[in-house]
Amino acid sequence: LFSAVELAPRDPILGLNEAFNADTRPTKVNLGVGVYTNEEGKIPLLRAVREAEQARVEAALPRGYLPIEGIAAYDAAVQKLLLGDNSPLIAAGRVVTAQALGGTGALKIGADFLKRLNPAAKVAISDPSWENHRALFESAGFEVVAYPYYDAQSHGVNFEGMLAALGSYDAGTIVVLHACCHNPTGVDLSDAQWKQIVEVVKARNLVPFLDIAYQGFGDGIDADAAAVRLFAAAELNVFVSSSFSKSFSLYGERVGALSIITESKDEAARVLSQLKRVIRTNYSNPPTHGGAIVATVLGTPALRAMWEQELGEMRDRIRAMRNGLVERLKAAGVPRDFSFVNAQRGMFSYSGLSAAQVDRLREEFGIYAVSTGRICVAALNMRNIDAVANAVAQVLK
Ligand code: PLP
Ligand code: TYF
Repeated sequence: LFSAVELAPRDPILGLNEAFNADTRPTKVNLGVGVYTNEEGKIPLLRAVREAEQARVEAALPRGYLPIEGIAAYDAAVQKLLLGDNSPLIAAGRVVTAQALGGTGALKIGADFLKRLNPAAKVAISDPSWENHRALFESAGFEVVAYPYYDAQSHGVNFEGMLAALGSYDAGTIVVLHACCHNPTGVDLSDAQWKQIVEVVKARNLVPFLDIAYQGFGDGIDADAAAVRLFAAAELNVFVSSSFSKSFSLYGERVGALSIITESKDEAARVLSQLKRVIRTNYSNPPTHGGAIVATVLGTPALRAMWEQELGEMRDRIRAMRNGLVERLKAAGVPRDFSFVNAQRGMFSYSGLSAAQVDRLREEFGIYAVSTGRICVAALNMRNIDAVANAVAQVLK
């Protein structure tokens, strides 16, 4: 059975993690994987999460099955995070949400559901995009194409190219968009650009699938949901995959959600019934712990305020690290202007370093980055930032 099985390639990012873990140099720094670490270099356990968790342990609750679509209070809280507390769409019962196994799980059930609805559709992802986007939609059976996104020359968006590509797609094409904090580039669209994207998506009858894995890491919870809300206001059928891995620092608990905006309450009921079928035949129903913690935090005013403060601290620290890196590179006499790093949003920066420079960083300095030049600025801290800046200055000489 297995004699002809070939060795599959490693995930380029998670594979890097394995190499990092095997590195014995005490000064090693992992700027590869997209994980937020604090000033101590540790993945934080948020206070709001800990309090919700402690209360849950004390309540000693039984462990029954959850509904197929997950915890009702969780799903309702996700909708409000995405669309705002006073969304008329929520009030009208037009939004369907199902708890999912992280953002990845949300993308997967969305992809499987879309495949049933429109098997001939193509999927368009940004060039570049998160590695898993292509693999995930291909494994759901779709042909995946890429629309122009990043412009290396300007460290910005090739907006004309993006708009032209979207304008050339057939009706029904599924367009995957990073709602905020683009992974891997850190380069986002402006509000005015988003409005144009919404227009072309609507005019050509495309299906928008917004992936929001970093809500709160860019400019704030509401600001980062601006694109989702623009699509919602345009009366489109929108798919949204949410991930709370980063914003709640709950990576291993697999907390995410798929939300779908429909045209009516009746349509919502039918869509949910079909989505539940997809879930049932994948994993039956989601796990309890992470979803319950997030629901408790979002639904308890004191914990919610605590979480927003902690999220704000993570956001501010990332900004400070961006700024610190730019300043240190300048102070180290690097001629290249790195100020674009300050304009980028979220955990990542397309640093402009070449694959050869990334190799040198790893081999000579024990600093791990993705071969595309993507670095995770959320892994910088006051202990490692000088070493990183000096090493980057060295490899740029
Ligand atoms: N989408 C994007 C753009 C991401 O960067 C990530 C990162 O992990 C995910 C989805 C997946 O999120 P999760 O880890 O919750 O599955
Ligand atoms: O891009 C990242 O680093 C994160 C984590 O297959 C990640 O999104 C990376 C690769 C992967 C799953 C998660």
